Amino acid sequence: MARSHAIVGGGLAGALLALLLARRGHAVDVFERRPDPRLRGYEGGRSINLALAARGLAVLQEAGLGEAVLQQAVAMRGRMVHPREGATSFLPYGRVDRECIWSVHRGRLNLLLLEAAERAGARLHFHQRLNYVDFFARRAELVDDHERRVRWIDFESLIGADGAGSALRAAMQRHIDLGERFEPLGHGYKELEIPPEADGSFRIARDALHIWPRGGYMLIALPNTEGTFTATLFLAHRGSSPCFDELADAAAARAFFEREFPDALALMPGLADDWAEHPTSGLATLRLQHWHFEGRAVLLGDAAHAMVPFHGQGMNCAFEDVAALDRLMQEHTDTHAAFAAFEAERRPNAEAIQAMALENYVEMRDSVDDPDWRRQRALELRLAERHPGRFVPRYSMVSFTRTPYAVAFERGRVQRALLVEATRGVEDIDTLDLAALDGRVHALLEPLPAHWLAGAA
Ligand code: FAD
Ligand code: 8RB
Repeated sequence: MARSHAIVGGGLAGALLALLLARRGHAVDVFERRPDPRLRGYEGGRSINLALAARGLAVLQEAGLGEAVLQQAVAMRGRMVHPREGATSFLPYGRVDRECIWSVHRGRLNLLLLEAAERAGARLHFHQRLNYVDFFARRAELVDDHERRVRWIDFESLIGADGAGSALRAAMQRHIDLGERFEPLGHGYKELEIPPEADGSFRIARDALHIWPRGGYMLIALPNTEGTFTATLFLAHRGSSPCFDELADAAAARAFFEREFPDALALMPGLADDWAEHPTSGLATLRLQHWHFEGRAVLLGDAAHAMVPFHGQGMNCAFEDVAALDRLMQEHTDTHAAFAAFEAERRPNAEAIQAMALENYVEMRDSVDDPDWRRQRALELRLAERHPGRFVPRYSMVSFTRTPYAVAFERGRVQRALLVEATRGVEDIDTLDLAALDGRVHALLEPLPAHWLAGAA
């Protein structure tokens, strides 16, 4: 059998990459540790959803799957902020209707990608856990934990889309120093469910990402097509109060929700069971100095750059990785050159979104309540209105355009400095000299190239 590109992991990135490479005529095999989702179905399990933004959607559209995905998605048009007391407030994400993010069901999206990959000619192998790699002989050992069987495969290159706990990364690390740094956030998360009303309708606004900001921590909720919401509590594991360690049982959790999230508690009849049954999981940023080992192996997605979730960009970034690797593997006949070009292009961008995701936790959990932040945001929207395509809020560049993350990060710095300086000591932004600020904007910021805005802002 001719050696093929062997993709380790049939998750979101692995399945999409298999589709694109197979379509180009490459021989592609996908080895996935889990069972075939077509046999048991994801439908029985919990609904876990993810936010899809413009850059992820653009890659799906190029793969011909945009429409199919959007059909099963719920549009989220802004943040619905739930303060501890008082009325909720809605803060739109964008200026126009299409500037929204989409809540999609992870299991269904993964299934759709796997089916499309197989139709394109990729061979899918389930119950296949990568266990050992002989990089020099280009052979890998896969273990079927179900049948307790082991098999060896020959590969042309190994592509690691096996997630944050990547087995391929561990195997590469035994040969070369990847310069791995693992930075735990110290905060974890727990998923909870908000079921629908008795008549099946949504209990809170369906077209928003809901946030209960509480300073050091927060609760969020994303809508599912079925009328439910998946809520996630983000909180320190320990060392400060409140923390997960203090909430060891469902009774303590309930008392905490009564105190901090009374309106959310009223929406969660199953809190006690969810609390006891769902694990508390950790969050971390993973940084590597090297993503590939010659032309033998390369990492992408969470395996290369796991990030904290607060910008909702892990999957979006992974899909951009897929598009870039697919393109570079066509541009370079030499696989080593393709992998090196991939790392050079994507690593600075991954580092930028990792940093922005960390920053967005602080913004989501407390600055929405801060008067300085609100004034800066008001001016930001005013300038965005006056300079479309030039002064684009950082959130919008990340979520509604394909501006490389590193460029969005840098322009965001410039814009933030301008906003801070212009609003310092200013009570009412209507008193500002906008014409003078227009001059600053033109001096500091070039227009974004049209192809980064295409289909977006
Ligand atoms: P994964 O999708 O994790 O896929 C890895 C695959 O590899 C899995 O199928 C796994 O079974 C398989 N695997 C692992 N080890 C082996 C092995 N040894 N051998 C064979 N196969 C193996 N991102 C967003 O953009 N927006 C969001 O709103 C968002 N929400 C999220 C919510 C949750 C609860 C979580 C956990 C993540 C969220 N993310 C979100 C992040 C997003 O899920 C990831 O960034 C994305 O899935 C990365 O894709 P991947 O293919 O690299 O990894
Ligand atoms: N991983 C998201 C945003 C930004 C929203 C905003 C934030 C849950 C794990 Cl925390 C979070 C965002 O700034 O107003 N867009 O999409 C998704 C988010 O969390 C997801 C659901 C999540 N990711 C481990 C849990």
